[in-house]
Amino acid sequence: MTRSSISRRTVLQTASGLLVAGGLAPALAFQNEPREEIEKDLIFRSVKPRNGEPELAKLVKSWQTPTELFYVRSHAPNPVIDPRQFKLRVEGMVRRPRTFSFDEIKQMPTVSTTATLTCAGNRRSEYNGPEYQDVPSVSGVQWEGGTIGNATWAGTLLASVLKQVEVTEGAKHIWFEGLDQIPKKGSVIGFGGSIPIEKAMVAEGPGAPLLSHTMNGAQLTPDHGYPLRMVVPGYIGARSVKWLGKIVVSDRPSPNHYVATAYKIVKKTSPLDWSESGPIYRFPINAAICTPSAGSTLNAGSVNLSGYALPSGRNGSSIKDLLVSADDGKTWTRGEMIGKKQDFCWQLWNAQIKVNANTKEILLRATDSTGDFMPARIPWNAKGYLRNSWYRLPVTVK
Ligand SMILES: Nc1nc2c(c(=O)[nH]1)N[C@H]1C(S)=C(S)[C@@H](COP(=O)(O)O)O[C@H]1N2
Ligand SMILES: [Mo]
Repeated sequence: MTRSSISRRTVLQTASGLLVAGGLAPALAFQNEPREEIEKDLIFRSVKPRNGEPELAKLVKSWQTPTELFYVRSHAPNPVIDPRQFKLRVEGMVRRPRTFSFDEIKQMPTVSTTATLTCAGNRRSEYNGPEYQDVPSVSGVQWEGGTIGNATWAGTLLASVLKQVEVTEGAKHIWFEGLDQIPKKGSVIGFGGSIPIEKAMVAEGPGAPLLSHTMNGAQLTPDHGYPLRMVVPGYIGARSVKWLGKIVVSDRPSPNHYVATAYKIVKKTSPLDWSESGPIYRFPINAAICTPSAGSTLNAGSVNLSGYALPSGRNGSSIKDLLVSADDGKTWTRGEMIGKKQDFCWQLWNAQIKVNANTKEILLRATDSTGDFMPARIPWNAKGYLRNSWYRLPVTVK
């Protein structure tokens, strides 16, 4: 058994062991959230703040992810926001800075889109696997492949809000700020995001960023940003700022920690130099095997596999080829895309493969229509982002 498969299972057991020990849960749960959600649907890597991902076998059951199975990634406890008091401030390089009430936002025309969100830290735990013995271990939430979900969002176009405030010439970036309170280096900050103005101004089609108040047909839950969050299709989840409280129009990317420092690919560590690269915006291609589960014992012969594949977040990108191997990459079998295919959304797939007693791992790789591909190996980076090398599922075959 590989080191990564052991550590993966240990993490999972710790998380579920903690949650099953019922006595602990009430003290750790936050006021405005139902306990059932913690126990039934997500594996919580931490509950304060709330960071949970679904079991992959549950996640792959539907193209549209039910809200209970949608991963939660938060840097601080959910802020409690009264929608009647809620104010969204829009300022910066605009002719008419303005404060919107929640009702004013809701009264603007509502647009609906289905889009996949994925955390830049999806599959991070694999960076601490056996390939990376000679580099520092990667800290941060030890996610497996479940920090991804595909939901239908409804709300107001960011482009409409920007039109109302009249953006001035020279504006290049739009900053978002959350109303959460995150302790950072002796002060308290809101989670910040930032996107280039070209993306912010997209006003048509599935790639248009939304100020979303509705998820899968219901009001946003506290975990997912109630009452209002950004949804930026095609971009890493971190740009979809939850509990949105402020939008700033600027000529540069946001100086907020989560744009200027975190969510960057940084490879040098001594000293760590955050200016080595720019903020991550679009997500790259990624895919995972969701069934059978990691560590399963299989009978020799034919096995059915299922999973998700996310094409890169470019316009019109879709999965071109998806291949699986049970002999360490000597031979590959093509998987079949099933169900819906929509821009900025994942695709689900099935494959059948023959395994025998020599099979220790099942490998998965994919390419998309824009030329993006999953590499065999991926270099280590300090924060463990964008893990999208071939997915390796450890199995035992009888
Ligand atoms: N205000 C705020 N927005 C946030 C975050 C946060 O901690 N605070 N986390 C970000 C990250 S890293 C991700 S991946 C997505 C997760 O969205 P979800 O919890 O609805 O799945 O929200 C983003 N928006
Ligand atoms: Mo994230």
